Amino acid sequence: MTDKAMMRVLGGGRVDPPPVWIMRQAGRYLPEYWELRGRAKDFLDFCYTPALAVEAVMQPLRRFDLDAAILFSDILVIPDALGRKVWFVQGEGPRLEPLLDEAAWSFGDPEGVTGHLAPVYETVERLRATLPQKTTLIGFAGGPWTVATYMIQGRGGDKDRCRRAAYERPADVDALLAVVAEATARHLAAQVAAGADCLQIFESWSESLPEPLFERVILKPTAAVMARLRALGVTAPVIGFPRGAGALIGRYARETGVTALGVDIQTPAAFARKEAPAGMALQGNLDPQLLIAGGAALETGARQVLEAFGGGPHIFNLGHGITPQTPPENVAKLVEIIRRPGES
Ligand code: 1CP
Repeated sequence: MTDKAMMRVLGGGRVDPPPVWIMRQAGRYLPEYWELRGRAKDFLDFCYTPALAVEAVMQPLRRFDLDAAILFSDILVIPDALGRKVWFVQGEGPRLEPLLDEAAWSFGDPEGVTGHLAPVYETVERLRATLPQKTTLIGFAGGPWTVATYMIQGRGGDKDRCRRAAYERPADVDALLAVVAEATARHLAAQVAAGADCLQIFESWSESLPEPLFERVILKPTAAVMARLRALGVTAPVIGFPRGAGALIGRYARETGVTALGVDIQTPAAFARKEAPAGMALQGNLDPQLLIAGGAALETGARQVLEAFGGGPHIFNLGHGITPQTPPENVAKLVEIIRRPGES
């Protein structure tokens, strides 16, 4: 049996207290991250420099007793590898040249993606050699729709134009989703080949989709990623995180082929448990704002999550990424609350 607590839970086991990691655990809330960031030319260069990326992964692990490390990279390396221009505006976020501005949508071949992303797999190899035996190494990618929306509209934020494009240019949007799904499967498979124990698909923009569109842009492309991954011989567990999917999380958990379900802030644990297949591991779902508030609110909030998810396999996490304003001491406090013996 594996000595990695998180892998045991992904296999359907229950571990008490539950394993814990924090979405976006490397990054902007840590002062040492900013020092490291200053050494790279730009954010993509940071992601493609294994020595810097490994260090970014290790920074939170030195401070906190976490069960998992997540690769330092970004969901937008896929558009970059497909030849779309990607850049990051400090304090604002990612920018791409929007496909919406183009009459004929063009992007590179998904077969070229793993060659372009070779430095990312080198980071995974180095991490594999560096991490303690008990630490689970998570590889990741964005969900096809989330990645496609950045490619279509060129930035985050309001997705109305992407939804409209899905209705107005269905052939273009479906072809884009198919390319992104194929590129994503290859990218995830390469991360496992380099040493990742498990994978997470961040479908951060699953909200506000009518069911027929959810089927078309979320369920179908994600099922394609999973089928392709399994066809490539990848057996590693996959956590699907359809943030904002609401009433449709059950369909996501049952129909895509993911192994485990990431639960967002507003979704009740009992609802997720009822909707997901019996015995599926659930991950989540502390409100990241509680990590800023700290004190008694954090203590109460963490206990509520432990209790709500405690009836089945659970990986403790936030319901969305940690925010840059979070005091690192509160992360230490959270891990201490979760690990306190006999109270979980
Ligand atoms: O520890 C970690 O998790 C670091 C690795 C990581 C991950 C898993 C980064 C580094 N980004 C991501 C995922 C990611 N990237 C998501 C899915 C998770 C989520 O919903 O939060 C999304 C939507 C992105 C796109 C992206 N890249 C954003 C989101 C916001 C927006 O405006 O659209 C941002 C801010 C980035 C840049 C980025 N990625 C990662 C970091 C540390 C940063 C900040 C870059 C900097 O200024 O230094």
